[in-house]
Amino acid sequence: MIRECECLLPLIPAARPVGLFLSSQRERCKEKKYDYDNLPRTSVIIAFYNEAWSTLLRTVYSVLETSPDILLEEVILVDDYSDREHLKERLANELSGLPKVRLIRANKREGLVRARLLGASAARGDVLTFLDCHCECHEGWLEPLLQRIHEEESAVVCPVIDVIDWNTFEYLGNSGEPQIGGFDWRLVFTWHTVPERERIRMRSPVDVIRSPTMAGGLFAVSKKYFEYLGSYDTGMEVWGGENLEFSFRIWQCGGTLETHPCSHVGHVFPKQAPYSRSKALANSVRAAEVWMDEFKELYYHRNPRARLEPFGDVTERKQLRAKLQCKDFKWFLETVYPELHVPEDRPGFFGMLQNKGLKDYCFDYNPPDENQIMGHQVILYLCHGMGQNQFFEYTSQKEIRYNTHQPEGCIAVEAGMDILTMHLCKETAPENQKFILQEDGSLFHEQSQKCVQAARKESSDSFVPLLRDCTSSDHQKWFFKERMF
Ligand SMILES: [Mn+2]
Repeated sequence: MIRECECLLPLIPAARPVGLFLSSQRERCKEKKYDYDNLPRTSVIIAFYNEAWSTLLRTVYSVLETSPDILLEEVILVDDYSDREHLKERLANELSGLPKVRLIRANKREGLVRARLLGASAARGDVLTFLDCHCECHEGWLEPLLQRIHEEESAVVCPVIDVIDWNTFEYLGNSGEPQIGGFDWRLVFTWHTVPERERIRMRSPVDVIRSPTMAGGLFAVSKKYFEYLGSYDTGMEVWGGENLEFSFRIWQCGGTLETHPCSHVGHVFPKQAPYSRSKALANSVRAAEVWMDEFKELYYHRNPRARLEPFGDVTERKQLRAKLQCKDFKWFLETVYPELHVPEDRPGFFGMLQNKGLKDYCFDYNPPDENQIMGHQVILYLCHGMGQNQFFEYTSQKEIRYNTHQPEGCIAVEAGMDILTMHLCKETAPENQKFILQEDGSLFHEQSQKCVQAARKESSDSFVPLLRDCTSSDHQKWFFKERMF
């Protein structure tokens, strides 16, 4: 069971309570003064494909209404070969009456990455500001981004992304404090609270927040620096994965990726993405192949399909990495994203955890909600060899980790229970999370002194792992297998 996100930007998890940090932040943002005469001017680039009329126009009007005239060079709309009628003459007519707005049309479907580059190549501003085509810029959104790039040319700066309700289009804002971006070892983008080390580094609540990765389409970058960094990887098709590739590249090649807490842009999280995700896998593989060094194996272990995916030629991107003398991925993990746990993946101790007696059945964990991963029961299901929700790692701390997701889960047994449930992993493994995988394949839970057995779930046709008194039965024997064949 593999679930795919349907949004261009991953959904922001439920807002956290407003703290002191935040209320003082809001006031301080209002007090901020800007040296308008000396700030760089920006081209705002909005690529779209078959976008609805109202959301597209709302984006354009909100940019025009909230951007100070002196800072806005132009708004460039890039039509990625849409075929919907309202985006043809009607759109051209509507825009022709607007100041500073230019419409560029692709002659064939290019995909998000190349459509954006088309806009960038036509841009006349010093700074490129990329937006999605269903956004609403908030008063004061632009100044902090340009101010920061004015101070530091190698900073790539994202606004805080506020939520616009899909059904009512009501601006819900973002009542929690800004979140930063990360990823898990499937190379799926994740949201995180600001870590303590970063709070300490920030000189004030209105200082930029460093973020290991960006969510997607909303950021500002110096045009010169964007070109220096190698703009986008034009070998990337359609969309998906390009945000992580660009994030790795920014950090590893000497830039910084930041969120400015004073810049707010609303984003409609669509129910259905207009772009197909079919190319996203190849894009992620390109990111892994160029930037992740030996750590790409951790990704491939969790997503074996990726190994088979044709990803095109990355020679030029590797040359770019060498030319810019970019740092390695180990540096990135240690310096930029130390919160991410790096799996051990010892040979023979990761992959599918398969039973010997109950043929073709594997440990399987399928939480109903990607944002609520913990607390559910581990089951057994026909082995599918696709990694993902059947991927587990047995660690030297004797944990059975479910570490395709962030934060990582560890299999635990609650007191007095015989079922296996998922808990958060801890720095040091708690006793109820310790299992001994013995040479004969038995999986011994130390605390309860019992063995894990493949068993039929009561009054059903499904199977689950349960704790039972240890026997020599093959139903108590387990082994790891990396791939199906
Ligand atoms: Mn979007």
